[in-house]
Amino acid sequence: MVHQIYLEKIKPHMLLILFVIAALMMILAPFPIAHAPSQHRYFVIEARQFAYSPAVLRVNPGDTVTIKLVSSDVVHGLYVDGYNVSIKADPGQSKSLTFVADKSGSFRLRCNVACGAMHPFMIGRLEVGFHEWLYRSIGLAILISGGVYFNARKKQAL
Ligand SMILES: [Cu+2]
Repeated sequence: MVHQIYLEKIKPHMLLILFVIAALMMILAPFPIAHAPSQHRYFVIEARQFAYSPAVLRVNPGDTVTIKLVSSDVVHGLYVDGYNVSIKADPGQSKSLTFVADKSGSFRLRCNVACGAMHPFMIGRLEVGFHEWLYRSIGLAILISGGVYFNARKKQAL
């Protein structure tokens, strides 16, 4: 076949160089989706023994995040790991907190008020940005399997 003849003409080290360039692009190229325009995001979290609802908040890097914590039974708190910000809401009351999500990653939300026996398990999550590295790893894996396949075809052609 035509492409097999073509493959024979490419020197092995050229293929390797092309592969390395493609791999570097996969790792280093800017990710356009991750840089969505920043917004002001509002969340109302209901806190009750021993859970937050919703428990997972997703925002984009650079978003201004306002969390209104509503406590429906006892005094509950909300502490955002990595951002070192917290609020405390009295029973039946609410408290708000605003911060700029300028750090990407997954951050734990914790209750910082001893609210009962299961208090240590009262946790939630703030996801800032999507899993950019996960997508890059998947892309790299596809590239590597493509390279392996390409190499196998090349050996077949010889
Ligand atoms: Cu608690």
